[in-house]
Amino acid sequence: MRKHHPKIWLIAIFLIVCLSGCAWRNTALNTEGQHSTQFFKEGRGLIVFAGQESEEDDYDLYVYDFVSRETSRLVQHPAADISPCLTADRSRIYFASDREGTYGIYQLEMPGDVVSTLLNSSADETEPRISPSGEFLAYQSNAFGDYDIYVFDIERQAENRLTVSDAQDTQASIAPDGQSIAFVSNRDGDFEIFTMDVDGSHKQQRTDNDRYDASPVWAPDGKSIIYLSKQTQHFQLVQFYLDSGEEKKRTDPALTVHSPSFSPDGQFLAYIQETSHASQISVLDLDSGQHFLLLDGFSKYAGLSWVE
Ligand SMILES: [Ca+2]
Ligand SMILES: [Ca+2]
Ligand SMILES: [Ca+2]
Repeated sequence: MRKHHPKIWLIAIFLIVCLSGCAWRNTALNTEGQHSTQFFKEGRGLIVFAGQESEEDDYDLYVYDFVSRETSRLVQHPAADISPCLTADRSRIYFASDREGTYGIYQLEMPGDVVSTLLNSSADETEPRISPSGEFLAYQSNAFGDYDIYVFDIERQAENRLTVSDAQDTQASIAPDGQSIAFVSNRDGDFEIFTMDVDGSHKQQRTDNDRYDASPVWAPDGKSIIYLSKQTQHFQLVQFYLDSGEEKKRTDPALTVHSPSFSPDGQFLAYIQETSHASQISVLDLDSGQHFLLLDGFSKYAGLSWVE
């Protein structure tokens, strides 16, 4: 039986860092606002993101093109349009929106502006992630009260529930081979990173600490996962190597960051940084450890997806 559930967890997950930023110290990245000439010469595909241009705006969807260096709006609607992901062939964008009352998953055919409903029950379906093949989505739904992870076969229009727990299971990320899913769960009492096979079998807890761990993203080589960990009062990026269990901190603990997304070649990581007065999209060169400012000027950025 489905029961109505407040959007507390959705709001907590989506806004936890965005709204708290005002209480945190403003620490600028060591970029001095300079773009890396070399980085932009090569061209790096597209980044789709959700954003509020000003505080009065609702969230809409945008795309940044590394070749033209221009940002264009893709979706404009009075509802909250969030968590976009783009298929590898750039033909479709999937995103979450509450335009029909509860959050559901929507599809935008590219190029164009025609949005259609992919799935929308009376529960909230959010945080869609498209598989590398474009054949299925992973997402979260609170259809049974708390959030669980589901996959949705796009051709068959069939959903499969992968987690059945009284905990909050959220923020799925599909491995590059399409065979595994990383997710976040508080089933051991606080939020940890887990992995499982794409059919929901072989669940494995990957972090075990008293910190808030969130937002896992799989590296394109499949060997590591970068996730957010609230190490101090701020979330920072941690790279976790699946074979060895080694962890490497990737951002300054004084920074407040969220929404990590790898470049398709795995050399870079885009993320959103919050300061007391601004939100910006930055890029980390994983080899050199250098951070570059990519986009600023919006009131808020939320949710990234980077494709070739
Ligand atoms: Ca909107
Ligand atoms: Ca819904
Ligand atoms: Ca934890």
